[in-house]
Amino acid sequence: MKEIVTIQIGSCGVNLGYKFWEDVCDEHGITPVGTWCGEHQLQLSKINCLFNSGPISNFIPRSILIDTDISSLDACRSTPFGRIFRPDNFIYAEGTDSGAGNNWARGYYTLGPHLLDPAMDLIRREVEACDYLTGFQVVHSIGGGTGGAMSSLILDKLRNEYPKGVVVNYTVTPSAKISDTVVEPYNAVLSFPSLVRNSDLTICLDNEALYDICHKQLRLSQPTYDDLNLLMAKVMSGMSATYRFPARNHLSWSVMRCLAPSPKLHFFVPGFVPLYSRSVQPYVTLTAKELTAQMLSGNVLMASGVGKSPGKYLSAVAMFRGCNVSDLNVNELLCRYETKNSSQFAEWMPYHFMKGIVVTPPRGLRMSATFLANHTASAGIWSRVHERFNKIFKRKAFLHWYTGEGMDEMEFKEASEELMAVVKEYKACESSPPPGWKSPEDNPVFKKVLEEEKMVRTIDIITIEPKYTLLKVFRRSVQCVQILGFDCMGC
Ligand SMILES: Nc1nc2c(ncn2[C@@H]2O[C@H](COP(=O)(O)OP(=O)(O)O)[C@@H](O)[C@H]2O)c(=O)[nH]1
Ligand SMILES: [Mg+2]
Repeated sequence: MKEIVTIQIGSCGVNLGYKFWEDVCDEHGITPVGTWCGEHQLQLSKINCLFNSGPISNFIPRSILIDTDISSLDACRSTPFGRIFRPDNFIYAEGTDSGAGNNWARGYYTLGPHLLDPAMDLIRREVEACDYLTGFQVVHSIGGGTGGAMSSLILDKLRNEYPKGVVVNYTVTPSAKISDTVVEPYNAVLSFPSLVRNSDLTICLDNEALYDICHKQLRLSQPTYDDLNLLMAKVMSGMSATYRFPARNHLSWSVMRCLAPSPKLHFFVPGFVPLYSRSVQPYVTLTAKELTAQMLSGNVLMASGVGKSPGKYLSAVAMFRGCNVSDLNVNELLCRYETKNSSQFAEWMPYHFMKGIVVTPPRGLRMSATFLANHTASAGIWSRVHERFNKIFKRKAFLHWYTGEGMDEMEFKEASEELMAVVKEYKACESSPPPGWKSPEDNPVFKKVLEEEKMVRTIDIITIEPKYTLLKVFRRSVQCVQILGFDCMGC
């Protein structure tokens, strides 16, 4: 069994993670007390990747919830699924009312170190109980004082103790229009160095883009955090689906790691489709074509300013779910898009799309797709945070909050330089590969990915003569029929 350990940090991490657990419990037929009330054995076949088995045939999320103040944890405990979590997996700082109070220095230097040892003890306990650890998913925002600071402390430890474990971060970045406090850019920039060094896939989301999707696509007049968190939870569910259900084309996280052209350039922007308002849904017939069109429209990306920005795709993951999605069809759709829009793709990168297909669709849908784009415009998310950082840092505004907790001004400068170096590297990638980039044919991990046909090869369908195309299509469809017949049993 390949197991994932989830770590939810800070208020946003706890809330968003909760929504994810609610969603996967629904998909696997798990009740709020951890018992199974599902309809099909498929719901149980790979459930241990996220859940531990309890003593009374119950399932317990393999998750650790950490906050510097207890309020978000109490709120989580009082929700319908609150009791499903193991009570001693909740960690908080005792004796403080306001926790880190949006101050990264308090989270990193004052309160964080007291929570780090107990948190790591719990993580070790969870990892030791795993048969074969896949890695960690860390859920947090970086605008506050806990999510970014505590994750920086924990990510350093994870990298040292579990160098082979893949670390996936679901990171809510600050947005200019929707901001809780003026110091969010400080907190985000200070969190950046650890993300660059210790995360393998950082999936960046922001509330502004999520509000936009809720307003424009889902036609919700007053979206709440719950609505935004549900959208992000759908991305998390899509990303873990390949571990949770039988996959026709399994995409492991360690394989997805190959899509970063250099270890630093691992900032992905996600999307989830289908996205239709309740009133429109009954009028839409979902097909892989429809999903692909919506996925690549730029309107569903969950970080503002990326969907319609100039720039180029370096690589992308398209993870489809549904038993009538065929490998052949997906290949062709993605190839067609790429050929028609070749100027949107970095020329030096020979393969852009990695695809995965999981037979079981999400609840209530016949099919869906989760999309992760490593786009050069991802750098825009960080350069905008940096601009806002500079505005306050130039005036040394609010700096005393941080230096008062023992921080040095140099740390701000170093973090800001590190961030700008990555932004520049992304920009340069529009025309040429980053230093140290290995062509897929020379990269042993990537070579294996190519052999397993997980990359969409434009050459398969586009550049060869029509008669050969037909031959290839025929061979593939025979394969697909065989696989379909096998995989669809009971779905
Ligand atoms: N989408 C979403 N964003 C949140 C949620 N809670 C807080 N945020 C955002 O996260 C940032 C503050 O982080 P928060 O998690 O409250 O601080 P922390 O507890 O100190 O890490 C702000 O930009 C908030 O708008 C949530 O439940 N959902
Ligand atoms: Mg908080």
